[in-house]
Amino acid sequence: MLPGKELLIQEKMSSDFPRFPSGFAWGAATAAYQIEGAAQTDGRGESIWDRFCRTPGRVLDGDTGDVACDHYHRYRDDIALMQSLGLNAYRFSIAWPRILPQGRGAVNPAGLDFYDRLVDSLLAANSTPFVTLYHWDLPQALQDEGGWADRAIVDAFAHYANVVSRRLGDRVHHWITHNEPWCVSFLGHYTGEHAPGRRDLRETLQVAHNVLLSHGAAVPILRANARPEHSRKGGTRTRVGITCNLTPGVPASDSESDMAAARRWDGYFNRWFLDPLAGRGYPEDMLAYYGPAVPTIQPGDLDRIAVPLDFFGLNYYFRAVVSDDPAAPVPQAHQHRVEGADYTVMDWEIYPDGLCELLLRLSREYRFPAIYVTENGAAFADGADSEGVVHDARRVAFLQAHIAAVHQALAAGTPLAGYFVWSLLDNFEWAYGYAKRFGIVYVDYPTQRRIIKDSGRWYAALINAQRARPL
Ligand code: IFM
Repeated sequence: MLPGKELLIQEKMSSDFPRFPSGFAWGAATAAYQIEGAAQTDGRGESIWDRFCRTPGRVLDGDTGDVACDHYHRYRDDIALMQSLGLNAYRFSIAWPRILPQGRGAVNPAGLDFYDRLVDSLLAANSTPFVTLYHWDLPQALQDEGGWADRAIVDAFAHYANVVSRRLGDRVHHWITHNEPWCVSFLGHYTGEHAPGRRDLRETLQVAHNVLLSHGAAVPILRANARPEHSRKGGTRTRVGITCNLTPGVPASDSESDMAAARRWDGYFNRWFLDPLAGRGYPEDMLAYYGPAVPTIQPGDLDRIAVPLDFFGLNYYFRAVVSDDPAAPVPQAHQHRVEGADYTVMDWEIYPDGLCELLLRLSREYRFPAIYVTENGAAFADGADSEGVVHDARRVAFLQAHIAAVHQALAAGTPLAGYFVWSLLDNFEWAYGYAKRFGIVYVDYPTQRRIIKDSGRWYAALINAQRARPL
């Protein structure tokens, strides 16, 4: 497949990019339920998403993750694809129900074996594995006992973290405990758009608290299970972090009430998670706002949550321009469309400056020692042309602008260590099923054929150009 003229121009643009540090991680991210498929294979247990997908009306077109991208069987080819793109890092998640089909108790050796093979294949391809322990596929058996709303889940998660890191801790040196606690709590338990589809504010806040507590419980376990051989060779020491999706709130006007709404939005989306992780406890204004819905917090909990992090993972997609809306549900803020702005097919505003602003805030206000952009990307209505080529110029422009914003933050002194595009492959986009394509690689689901999109080629050219110019 020869690149067209347009693509040559794009490749030229990627070689004009400013220089990133030599040890910078250039990666792509995925999640188990969104790509693996093989939902009933080799002893995997049921997850809350298997159940949710089978509940009528929950997922568009009744789509499920049963087959997804069939990555469970095609992971070697997918790694070869990443290698061809020049990625030096890959962020993926472990399916808890593959490891512990009932959530706790008997370990499924075939599940551990799969991730063992995946990690070995990545290392053989010179790709550094970044492993997320929880990207939303809770074993259904644990949900039946109360799920994240029940504090007992903290021990279950710690046990799961122990089982996985005992097996992989000799080769995996970058761990992410959770992906996007806001989604787990608010989409899963307040709006009900995600599994398990609950709608209760107090439960939501208790879930958020238990997720953060489980993070605090897992961090020392992941560190304890890091095998020393690697560091003796002078290699990477094990680093543990958490990934949050942050969405800046911008007031729609300079009225007092809109400014208060933007502050509430920030408390609800960002500070409710950032503050306790950074050792500040829950934000006072939000405790007052949530009133009787605040979670039960036991003595010592806030210290447990505030365990020092090696890095913070930022997932950034869009900002929210909001006005005060007392009739709306929490956080009583109405989201506006910005006139003249560009939107993805998720209806998310394309706003690259937001990424730079957030990175600066994370390093200046929260002082995290290192930051990775663990997800950033866009869904567009991609399709292959008559020659089987996917021209996704809008995604190329999106990546270009956002990676430029990352560089801007880096130049301003933020301790940025890597960037992961969401996503490697088109995949199962939760309640939207397969209707939204985020990949830099197109997946033709009926045949499972992969086609590198123009954005994938552009990203590869950028990475190559960076490698070609040592510091
Ligand atoms: O697909 C999701 C991913 O699972 C978590 N972060 C946002 C992505 C796009 O919606």
